[in-house]
Amino acid sequence: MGAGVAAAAAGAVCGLAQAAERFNGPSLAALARAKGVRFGSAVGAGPAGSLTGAFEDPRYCQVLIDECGVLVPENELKWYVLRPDAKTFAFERADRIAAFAKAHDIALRGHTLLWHHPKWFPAWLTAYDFGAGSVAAKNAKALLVDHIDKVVAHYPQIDSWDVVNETVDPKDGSIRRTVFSDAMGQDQTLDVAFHAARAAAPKARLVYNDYMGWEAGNEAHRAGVLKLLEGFRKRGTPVDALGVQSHLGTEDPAAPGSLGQPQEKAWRAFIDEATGMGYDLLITEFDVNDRDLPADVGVRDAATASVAKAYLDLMLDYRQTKEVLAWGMVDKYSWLQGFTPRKDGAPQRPTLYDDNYRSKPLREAVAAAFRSAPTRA
Ligand code: 9MR
Repeated sequence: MGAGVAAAAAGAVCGLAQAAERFNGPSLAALARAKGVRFGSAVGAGPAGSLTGAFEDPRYCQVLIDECGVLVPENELKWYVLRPDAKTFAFERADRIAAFAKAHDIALRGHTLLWHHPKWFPAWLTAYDFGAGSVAAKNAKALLVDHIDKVVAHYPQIDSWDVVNETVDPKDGSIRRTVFSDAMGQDQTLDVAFHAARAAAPKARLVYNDYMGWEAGNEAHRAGVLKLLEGFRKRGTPVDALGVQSHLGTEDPAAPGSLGQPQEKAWRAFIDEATGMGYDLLITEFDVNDRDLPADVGVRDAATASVAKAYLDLMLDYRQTKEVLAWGMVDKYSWLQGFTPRKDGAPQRPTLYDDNYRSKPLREAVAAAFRSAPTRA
C-alpha cells in the first residue's frame, strides 16, 4: 500500500474543507436513514497498479466519509478483475475498499456475483472447456457455485448483493447466452446463482440488477425484466429485490443520441408490476447524463437536478425502495466522461459533487427528495 493510499484508508486527510462548509445540514446518509433508506456510492480502486483512481484521492474519500452510509466497489468484484484464472481469487483491490468502509463504519454492498453477459466474462472463462452434455452442466455449476461461495464468504459483512447483473438483452428482452447458459440452460444458470448466494449469505438482500429506464426506447427491456422476475417467482428462485440502476438521461428529444423522454405512466406500471410480485427496489447506480444539454453550467445543473428530483420523488414514494446508491460522487471520476463524452468537449457533470469537491444542485435535489420521502420500516 502506497503512502497516499494508507493516508486515505486511515482517513488522515489534510487541507480539506469540513463537511459543514461543503453542504448545509445533515449528510445524505442521515437524511436517507431518517426515512428508512440507505444512501451511498460506488467507488473504484482505479486501474491495476495505478494511483489515479477515485479511491486514491483523499479529498474524494472525505466526501464518501461525510455523505455515505454504504459503499459498493465499482469494478473490483467483477469476474474480470477478481478472477485472473480458474483457480485464483484476487481479492486485494476489493479488500482495500472493504477496509476503508470498515474503518469509517460504512456498510458494504456487493456488485456483482454474475454479470451474465459474455462481453464481461474474462477470456479464460469464455474459452473454458466444461466437457459435453450433463458433464458440462455439472462442471459449469461447480465453477459458478465455487465462485459465489468463496466471494460471499470472503465478505461476510456484505448484506446486499447484486447477484445477477444485466442479463436481459434490451433489444428484444431475451436472456443473454454465455458459456454458463450454454452448459446449464439460461433459467438454470440464473437460479443456480441465486440459490448459491442464498445458501452462502442467508440474511443478505439478493438483487437482480439492470438498466431498464423510464425513458422511451426501454419498452422491450422493461418487458424482458418483468418476464424474468415472473419466472423467478414461479420457480421459487430466492430473489428479494430489483436493482434499478437509474443512469438517467436528460430530456432533449431533438438532440441526436438523446436517451428519450421519460414515460412516467409506463414506468409506474413497470414498478407497480415488480412491487406487485413482492420485490423490493433499490436505486443502485444513480447519475444523470448531461451530454445533450447546453454548455452553460447553470442551465445544465438546474436541468439535471430537476430530472433527478422528479425521478427520486416517484421512486421514493414506493415504500419498497430501500437503498439509493450514486454511481460515483465527483464528476471527474464518473464513467460517463469516457462512455458518452459531450460533443463540445466540456466535461460531463453527472454526479453530486463538482471537480473541486463542492456540492452541486444535484446533491440538493437528492437531499430534498429524501426530506420529502415517506418513512419506511
Ligand atoms: O463504472 C464502471 C466502469 O468503470 C467500467 O469500466 C464498466 C465495465 O466494467 O462498468 C461500469 O459500471 C457499470 C456497472 O458495473 C453495471 N451497470 C452499468 C455501469 C456503467 O457502465
